[in-house]
Amino acid sequence: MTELFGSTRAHISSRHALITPSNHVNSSIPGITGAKAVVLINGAMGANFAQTLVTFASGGRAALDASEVQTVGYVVSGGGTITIGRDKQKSSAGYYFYAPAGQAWSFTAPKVGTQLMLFQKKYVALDGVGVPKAIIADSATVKGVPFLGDPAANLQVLLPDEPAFDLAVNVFAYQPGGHLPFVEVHVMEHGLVMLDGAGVYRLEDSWYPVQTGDVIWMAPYCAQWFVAMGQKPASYLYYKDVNRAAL
Ligand code: UGY
Ligand code: MN
Repeated sequence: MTELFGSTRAHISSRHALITPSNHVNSSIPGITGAKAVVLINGAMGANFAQTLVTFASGGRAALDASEVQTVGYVVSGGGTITIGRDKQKSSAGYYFYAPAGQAWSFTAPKVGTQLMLFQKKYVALDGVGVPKAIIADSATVKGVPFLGDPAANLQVLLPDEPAFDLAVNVFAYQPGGHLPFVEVHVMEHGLVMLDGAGVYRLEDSWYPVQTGDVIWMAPYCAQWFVAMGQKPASYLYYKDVNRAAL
């Protein structure tokens, strides 16, 4: 609409960013073929992880084998075959996987138009703690809990809450009017995609209208708050770094 005249809801600053689907520009990435890949967040932005959206055409595939990098993939829409080592699973929207650092994974035989969101981070090992194992699962089977007791804000934690993991990926679902109970300020960094619905995100001292498909980066200590708006629930998938020493 107003983009015809060169305006956009996108906003990039040194401490937070909002990118909407109409801002996307593809990159070619080794290991990804027959697909459009958009690097939404990475070190060039100031982040300590990467968030990439892959949209598959017929016959497309993604296959990565990065020695230090762990990957979480979440099927936003469509489906395909997830393979990690000897584990193989047909997936549909809501499936996700965790591939530990050094373990090859692939996403093949996608339905045309399948969207796969990737979160990637260099793994930070913990002395005396073994590395996490691969996971392929359906988020529909993950029980949600009311966030800090609020039934209007439901949190699903997709990965085990164990010290071996140095990242977390969660789904947060809000009833219309549901909101974060307070303005969070924390050391953990976030990458986020709106899976459904709409609302307003406060990032530092700015308030942004957001809707399905929008992506947000929050640097460590970025003040943050969200309220869901509209007639239907809003939900987002988000990344954070966890479980490592402060110094
Ligand atoms: O896990 C979190 O820090 C979460 N409550 N943050 C957020 O939703 N912006
Ligand atoms: Mn937070």
